[in-house]
Amino acid sequence: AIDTMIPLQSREIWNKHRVKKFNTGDEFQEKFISHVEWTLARSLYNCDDLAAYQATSESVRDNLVIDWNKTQQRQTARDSKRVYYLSLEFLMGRALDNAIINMQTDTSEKDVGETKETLTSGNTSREMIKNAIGQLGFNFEDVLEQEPDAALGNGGLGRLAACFVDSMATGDYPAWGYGLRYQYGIFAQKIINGYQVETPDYWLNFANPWEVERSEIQVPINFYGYVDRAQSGSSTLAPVDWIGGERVLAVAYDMPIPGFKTSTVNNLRLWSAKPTTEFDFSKFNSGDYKNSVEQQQRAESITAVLYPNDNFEQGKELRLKQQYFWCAASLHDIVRRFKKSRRPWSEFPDQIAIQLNDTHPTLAVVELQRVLVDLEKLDWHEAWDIVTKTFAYTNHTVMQEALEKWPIGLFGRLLPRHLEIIFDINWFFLKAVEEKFQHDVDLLGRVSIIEEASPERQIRMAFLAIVGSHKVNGVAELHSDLIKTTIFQDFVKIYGPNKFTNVTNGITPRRWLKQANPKLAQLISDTIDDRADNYLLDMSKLTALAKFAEDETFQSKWNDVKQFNKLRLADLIKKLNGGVDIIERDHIRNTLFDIQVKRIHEYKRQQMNIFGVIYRYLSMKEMLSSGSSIEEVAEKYPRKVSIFGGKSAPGYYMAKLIIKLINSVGDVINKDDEIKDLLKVVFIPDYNVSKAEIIIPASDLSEHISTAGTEASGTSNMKFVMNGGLIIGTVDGANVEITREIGEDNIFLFGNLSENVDELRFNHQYHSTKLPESLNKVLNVIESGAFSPENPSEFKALTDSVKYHGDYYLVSDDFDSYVATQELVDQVYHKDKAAWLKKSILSVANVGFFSSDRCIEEYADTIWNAEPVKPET
Ligand code: T68
Repeated sequence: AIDTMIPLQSREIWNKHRVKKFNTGDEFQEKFISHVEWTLARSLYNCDDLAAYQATSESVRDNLVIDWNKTQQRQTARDSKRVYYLSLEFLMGRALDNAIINMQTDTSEKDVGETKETLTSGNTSREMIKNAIGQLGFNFEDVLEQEPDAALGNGGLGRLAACFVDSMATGDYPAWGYGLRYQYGIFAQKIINGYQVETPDYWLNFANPWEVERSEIQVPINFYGYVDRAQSGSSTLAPVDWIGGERVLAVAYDMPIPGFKTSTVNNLRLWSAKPTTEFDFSKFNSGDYKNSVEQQQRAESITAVLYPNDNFEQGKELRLKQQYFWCAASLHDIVRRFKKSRRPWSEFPDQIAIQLNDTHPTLAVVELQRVLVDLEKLDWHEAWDIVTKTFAYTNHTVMQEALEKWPIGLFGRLLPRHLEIIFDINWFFLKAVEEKFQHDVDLLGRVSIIEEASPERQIRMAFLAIVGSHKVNGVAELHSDLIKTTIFQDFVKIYGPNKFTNVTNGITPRRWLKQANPKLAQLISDTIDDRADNYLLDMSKLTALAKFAEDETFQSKWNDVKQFNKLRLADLIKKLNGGVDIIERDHIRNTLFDIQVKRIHEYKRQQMNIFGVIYRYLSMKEMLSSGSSIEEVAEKYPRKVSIFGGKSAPGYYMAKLIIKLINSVGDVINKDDEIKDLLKVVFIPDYNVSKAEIIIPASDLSEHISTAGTEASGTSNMKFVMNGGLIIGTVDGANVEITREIGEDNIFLFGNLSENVDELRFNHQYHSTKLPESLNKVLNVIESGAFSPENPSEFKALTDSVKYHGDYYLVSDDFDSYVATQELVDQVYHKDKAAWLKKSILSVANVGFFSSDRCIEEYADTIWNAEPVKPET
């Protein structure tokens, strides 16, 4: 039973006035109006789209809160093992439409088809609210558009965390996310004269209905200071006091995470920094009022802004401060909850699993050891046993520049006690290695958590995460194999292979199919006779689509959905282009939409894509100038739009140059009348989750063309396939398993394999790069200033990187097979549409494996040992 402060005799009154959910459109409207009047203090006379969005969100939130409270009570009462997902990024996007979709609670078939719309009458939650809003005088889509994205992440890693919390709630796992409530999420991208310009993301400008400030939950967090050994004497490993030098408060903000078709609503707790009320009176009394206030303002800077780097670690002190602030607050919270159960410490790992999303939360390992040894006075080894049984670590990259390392000087100043603990952890670890592999001094140096580097020693956070965890996983099969044979090779020798495992990434089909592509979702549920949308919980049901793959009427409906989504994207592009169309409307059905949207990075090779576009353009121009008719050109190079989107890290020169090249090439090609709209290039500014929901369903083809061995998994590849797009891709990341699942006939693979990358790179280093004729032509035209007449050397760094600087990303090695594969794509798309549609249908039929529900089940079974806590039915 759960403690309550309310006396028994008062319960009756509480029960009599129990809050109730809205269940019909009429009840929703009543709530909506009461929120317009009471919450917003507005009325029918000044309720605009923004107010309608806020009133809708408040109303939907009211329903969620009831289940949220019940879920938390239930999970406490059942006392089962809890999972905590620690991620510095949660790239949530918008919440309202997702909440409405997930409100659909019914799973019984008998209600399906009832005309009376209620939340429990089948597949109608979205329709019901859409109609109710319409009757109130608003357009549902316009209302949804008012919501700013919660963009608290960079790219794949942050979006993965968002898909995971959705699936954990849907699977009824007692699981919380812990992160930071940044005042500014990832910057908004503007394109000015073809260049990326960053502007702040003011996402909290209007009240955020999706968070609840828990002002009563404040955790004091210390930094700097010194270690006081008075209580331990000279004995090592004994508890010591850390006297902190700067103190800030972590305040909890909670976001409800509703599961789909379940009343489970989990919690995402984000911490915000605020000053303590302990004013520095010594400064104040000495007349230094201004400094004293400034000190307080420093506190807020900790959660002010998300670091905008994807797959790159900068090593800034404020970043380390963010990490400790978040880890310490979260662990304090977790330990406090555990202590309420009055269990012995030895049961901590039976009650709690903590997943580290990359190395960013590795300080949590050290902090738990500190809490157990220094504060709870456990023996070092007993504490360490608890720690390692509790944590597990997910790796997302093999690239050196993305592996976190901290200079011990900076680290020790900020966290003096934690540095000592890390040295002790390392000492015991190396001692054990030495016992097992005697006289292998090299090995000790290679695996030490402390790297002996000049000018300064560094802490290798990935090694610390491995040593502090019981499981380490990669995010796709190829990647999980690679980490075992490259960066973590020695650790496989030390711990054996079973500590290292794979959990292939997944995505939530609620957002990435039902929400992003309502038309396709409708066609699917009609076709497989699943009008209650149960396939969104069991994606293997999609295999029933396979038998329609060659059915002409079905293919034509399938094609109509794609056409609808392509028009929707064309509308967005027109709007972003100041109301001017770039894509020829009348020909959209015969125009291949070729899309590459993701963070801009040399390893993802957007440069190869745009080089390919240039090559196509040059070939078209050559045909024309050697006398071919435009019809002949169109025969060889049929209609195509190349669409790009993505942000560059603000300090990443080469990525920014790639953005500029794409825009400059677009400027030339898009206004070349000679090629008669056969080829267009579009760069969509400010790619984010809500734009992805429009862009992804519109693709015929999407590009996932990283240098083999560099993209750990990729997750947008899964999103495109789930929406009936085909893939052109390298044998990298999850492309490998996508091929296995959907069949190699249904994907366009090309390029060198990861096992050849080292040798190819070696060749570039020792012999100057030999360019294929095609690529040579492209680079020469770029260097001639064809796309930058006012500054012909503008793109020199890009062309030089391939020609003279070792072509690290192997563009020259893959270019010809890329171009040839693109021409094959054209032929299938334009010459055999039935074959194309068949591939598209079969892809969706077999995409089920990539649901994040499968992924969470694997984590729960093989890493967390956690069970669902089902609501009473
Ligand atoms: C991505 N990593 C992988 N990192 O690149 C991608 N890095 O292959 C994979 O599918 C995805 O993770 C999910 O597993 C990232 O997105 C970052 O964003 C990042 C952020 C900060 C520091 C380093």
